[in-house]
Amino acid sequence: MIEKITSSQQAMDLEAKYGAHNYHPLPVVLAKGKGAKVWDVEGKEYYDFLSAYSAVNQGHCHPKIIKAMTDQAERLTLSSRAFYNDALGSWEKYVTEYFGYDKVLPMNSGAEADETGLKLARRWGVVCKGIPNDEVMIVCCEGNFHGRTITIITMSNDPESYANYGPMTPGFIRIPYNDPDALEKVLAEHGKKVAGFLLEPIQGEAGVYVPDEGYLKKCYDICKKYNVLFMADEVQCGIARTGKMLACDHEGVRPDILILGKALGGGVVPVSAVLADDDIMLNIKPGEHGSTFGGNPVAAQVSMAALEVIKEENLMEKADYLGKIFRDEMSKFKSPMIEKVRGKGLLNAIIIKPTNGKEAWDVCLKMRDLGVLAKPTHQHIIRFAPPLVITEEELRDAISRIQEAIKSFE
Ligand code: IF1
Repeated sequence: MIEKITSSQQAMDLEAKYGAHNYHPLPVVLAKGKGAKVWDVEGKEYYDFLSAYSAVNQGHCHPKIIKAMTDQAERLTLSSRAFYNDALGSWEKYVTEYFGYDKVLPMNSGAEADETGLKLARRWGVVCKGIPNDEVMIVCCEGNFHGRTITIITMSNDPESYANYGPMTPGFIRIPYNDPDALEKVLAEHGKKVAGFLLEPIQGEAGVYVPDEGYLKKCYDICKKYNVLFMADEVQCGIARTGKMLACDHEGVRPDILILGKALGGGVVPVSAVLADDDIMLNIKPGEHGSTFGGNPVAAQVSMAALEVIKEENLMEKADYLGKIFRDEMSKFKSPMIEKVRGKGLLNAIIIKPTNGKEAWDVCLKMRDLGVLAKPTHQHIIRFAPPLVITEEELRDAISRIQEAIKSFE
């Protein structure tokens, strides 16, 4: 029997009883969303300051994106890649022109796109760089988060992600983040066997960790010196979130392999992609990689609309402008509970100093009561990342609620 939900408690009880316990959500049950706002089952209104981890940069249920989805869904939803469909080619042209690459490979989740990037780099390493197949290595960073597959958790140094999942995938070297000398050192030693260097231009899960200015450019130059591919996971920080189209754009760096997800599907359907030029992308031949749903016509139409909205509504400029307001206002607001405010554009974090036995989780619960939704990452960091369509007035209203929540614990 399909049970009809009439209260938040009922929905949470069902999840606890029938769902796997692989999450610990903030106790709030969402039933509706519009722009920067969401509503729970009882009709209480909130500002969404998580944006589904930056997947809804364009705002909830954006009319243009929803229309693209429903128009296509009424015609054809899935062809598989065994046949062509009349949407994928348009998307491929649009996306490659949009980001400036020869080719794009569509997948669904961010993890799949990262896996695809790793396969592309390994393949390029073997075929083009001449590394023996069993000896190809990829360099990654401490504190990384690239998803949940076995290979990806191999790269993680967070036991919560990797522990007790059995044998890991060989071929990775992990170095400290925000440390170009560490990259130089590892490539000086192993460069001949390294195909690629994978990093998040801003580390999200690590707590919105923004590297020093110049780090990306230095790493890019070191990669070039050792003929190693520079691979950027922009799944979370890309697509206007940090005030530029890509976080790498802040330093004028063009990744050899660009990995996108989340907001590429406008928070409507899962769409991820890897972009690269022909010398890299064409090393994968027919039958050697793919996905049933990757490049489906609904995803293609939704994704084009989602990317158009970014430009039409000047969301890069908005993220930059509003992000400065957020950091200014939160930095001006002196509270013993706020240790640090950091971020770029509308990807920000506040480091909470536990006070009177209250920590980040308690602050998030209080904010929820006051109508702002955000979630701690690690014990003491709260991420603040509203949809980029939020207005200045809404942002300022939300900021005063956030401050009220923090004040209530002093
Ligand atoms: C969850 C965090 C965010 C990502 C980067 C790839 C992926 C992600 C840079 C994989 C995914 C997620 C997944 C989400 C929580 C979340 C997250 F808290 F873990 F750190 F966003 F900040 N690269 N990030 O951030 O993409 O396969 O999920 O589509 O619940 O695990 P995916």
